[in-house]
Amino acid sequence: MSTSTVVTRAERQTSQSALSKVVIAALLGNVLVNAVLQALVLHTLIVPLTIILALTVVVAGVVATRWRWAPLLAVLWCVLAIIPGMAPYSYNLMHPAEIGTFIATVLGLALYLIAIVAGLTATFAGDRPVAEGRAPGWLYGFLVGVAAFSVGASLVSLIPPSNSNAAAVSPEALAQLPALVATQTKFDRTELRAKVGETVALRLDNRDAQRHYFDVDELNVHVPMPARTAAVALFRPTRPGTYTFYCQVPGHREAGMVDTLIVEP
Ligand SMILES: [Cu+2]
Repeated sequence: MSTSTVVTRAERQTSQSALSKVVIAALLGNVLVNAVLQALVLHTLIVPLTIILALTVVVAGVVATRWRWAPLLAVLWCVLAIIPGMAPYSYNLMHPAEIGTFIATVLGLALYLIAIVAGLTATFAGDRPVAEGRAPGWLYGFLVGVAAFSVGASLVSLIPPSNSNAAAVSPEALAQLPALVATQTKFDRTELRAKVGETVALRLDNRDAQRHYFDVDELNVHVPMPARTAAVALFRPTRPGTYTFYCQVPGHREAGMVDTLIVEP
């Protein structure tokens, strides 16, 4: 009599850990993806993201304790962790040409999704699969689906962009243009000057390992500056005034990539 009770409890523990293992793996996988992103792609430490990653490791540790509500805690944590990343995530997903950040974002979100689904299953629907001593069969299908989607989306980002606007300009001509340099997430000039009616041709020299943009909203100028490349901005202001140029990549304007363009009459 008592033997069967013991077996059931042992089975329950084993199987709970099957779903918990998926949650833990997804959480730690997410930490790994973002650590690699910061170290190898961005070459910068994003402090808020790093704090989130550290707490994610802690949550994974709590799940490992097999506390009854730990999977639910993991689900809530994933949702909380995604919210502050909304702006950068949507920016990254809309810019597949930035391969590193795009792939990291797809993988990171896929892993959050896996943690959420596995966590919810462990919390609310865990009983039946628990008795069988393994994760429910559909979970494997779900994992394969998410993996296939991630790989597919990542492949999309590898399609080369149709053209870069600097490709049409010879290196000699490019070298002669006045330059605006972006380095360490800053522009090297706090002020640009232009004359009404005169075409401005700027060499946009990005020395960073990440993409930047040259944006002037009022003049409808939005020029991508691929990493470690020179691009060209061509525009003709028609009204005198003081304008703001900045970089639209999330966080960069706040980091100081915002300066003044003065158009003289
Ligand atoms: Cu930037």
